[in-house]
Amino acid sequence: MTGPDHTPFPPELAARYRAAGYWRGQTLGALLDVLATAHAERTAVVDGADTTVRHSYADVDEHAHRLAAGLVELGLRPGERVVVALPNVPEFVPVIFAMFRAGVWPVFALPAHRHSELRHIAAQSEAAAILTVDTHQRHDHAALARAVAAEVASVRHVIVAGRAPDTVPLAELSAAAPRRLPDPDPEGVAFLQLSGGSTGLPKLIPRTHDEYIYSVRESVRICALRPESVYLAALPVAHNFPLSSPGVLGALHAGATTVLAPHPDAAAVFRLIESERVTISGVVPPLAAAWAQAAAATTHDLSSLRVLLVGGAKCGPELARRISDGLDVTLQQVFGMAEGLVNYTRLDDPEEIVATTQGRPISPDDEIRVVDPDDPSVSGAAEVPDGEVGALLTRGPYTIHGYYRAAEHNRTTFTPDGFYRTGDLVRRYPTGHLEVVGRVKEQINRGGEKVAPEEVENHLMAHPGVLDAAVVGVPDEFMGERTCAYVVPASGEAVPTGAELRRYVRDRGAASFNVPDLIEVVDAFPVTGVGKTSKRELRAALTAVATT
Ligand code: AMP
Ligand code: DBH
Repeated sequence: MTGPDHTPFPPELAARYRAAGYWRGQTLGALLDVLATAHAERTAVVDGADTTVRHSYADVDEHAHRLAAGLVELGLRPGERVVVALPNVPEFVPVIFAMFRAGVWPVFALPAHRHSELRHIAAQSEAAAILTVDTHQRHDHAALARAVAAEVASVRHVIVAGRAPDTVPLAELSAAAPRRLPDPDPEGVAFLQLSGGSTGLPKLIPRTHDEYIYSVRESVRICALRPESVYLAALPVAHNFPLSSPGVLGALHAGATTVLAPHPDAAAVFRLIESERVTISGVVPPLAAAWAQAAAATTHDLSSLRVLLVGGAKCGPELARRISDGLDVTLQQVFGMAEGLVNYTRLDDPEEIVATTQGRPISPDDEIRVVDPDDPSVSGAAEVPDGEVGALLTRGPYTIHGYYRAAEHNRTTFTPDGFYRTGDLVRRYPTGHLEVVGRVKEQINRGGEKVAPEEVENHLMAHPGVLDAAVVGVPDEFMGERTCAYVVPASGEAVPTGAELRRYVRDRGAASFNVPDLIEVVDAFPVTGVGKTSKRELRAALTAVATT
């Protein structure tokens, strides 16, 4: 894919966002300087795997300065990309701030990514390095990174927190003497975030310092984070939600403490909530449901937990009530996207609104259009009245105007006047709150993990016994959706079994969320008028089976 690394905001919009005070000309690195002065001795980060490991704001700042120098000495230059594939370890914070200071762009991979995804991300970003851990939860991340590095020509280094052969130890880079580095352009790219991807593998999302800081600063206000707050990061921290809504960056911005949970299950997390007096956390709906259920039988004291953000996938009214009652917390629904726009229910919203909507935008300058999804006009179709379902388009002070090097895709994903087509189907209410009802695009949301059907189909189609594959989401009480792959066997070959195909996809190096949950072998797919596979009909067939 080709195209510009970054599509800047149109000048008149940029001028408006500066004039409104949203963009303040500050980089993330410079922000940490300010925070380290204001909160020097306060605890910034606690390692949930070993709570004796605690880093103050001054420690994090110092480490990030050293590491920035170490990255420069390794030969990394401003604007080069480094794939960061870290689980919830305390090194994450100084690592990303070192990159912000050195002007190197972190590319946020997830710890669940395996060979197939990591190779794509490294190749797509033309990464100069991959930064990961040695092992985590019995997986050898260093070996994976080395294997990817061997296949992607641009990758010069594998940097590892811990110890592993043929890699650069992070500790070695951290030993560099801090040096004064030129502060990057605040309106330039700070990092590349990943989209869940609707038409294949994840796309890369360039976010800038100024606009991202704005979204974090406002998230802090909306979620009422204060220096006394303790934020528990239960989801993988590189994801946009636990990173910025209000997330680790919000907690830092507030001078608060972040506790990094190595694993999100209720037993481990409840122990941390009790011992660290956690006040706020953010989770996807299935996890919230599991926590609410486990809370009924726990002996841990969860009384410090006051706010739980739930988002990433739809949280319906029944679950919303179970969460607030079961955990005795104020629920905040959050509907966001790595591309920008984030909506929150407010802490003082009526219960009914919190239970039935996914919140309203952060900014008065988040422009929302809810349009007829069947109207194909390029410049954006007619808006539908409040209360009616339509496709969500948005433009605003922290929403991108283009993906990284994806000119062709950008032409259809953004309107000519710069609105991002989110692909979500929503209802807007007169209060400005949005209810998410589904999506235009076909991405499957497996409990917050976004599965691109095309990618899974591609894995299946590689099997010699498969003639055609179509992957759809099937409603699931626990996960929201699970993946079901319909497969047409190739004639003349032995018909593969579901178990065989699942193993096959896994052996190809796909992440576990990309291995289909269900596989149905069929003779042929239903087709649309022009002969395309009708996923709508496949989905309808599954729903019919599920409800009979
Ligand atoms: P991503 O591309 O991974 O950043 O995922 C963003 C998408 O996740 C949104 O466009 C929505 O489809 C979905 N999403 C995020 N939060 C919610 C929510 N609270 N309710 C429903 N869908 C959500
Ligand atoms: O799903 C998401 O991408 C998401 C959910 C909640 C997000 O990016 C966010 C909040 O910032």
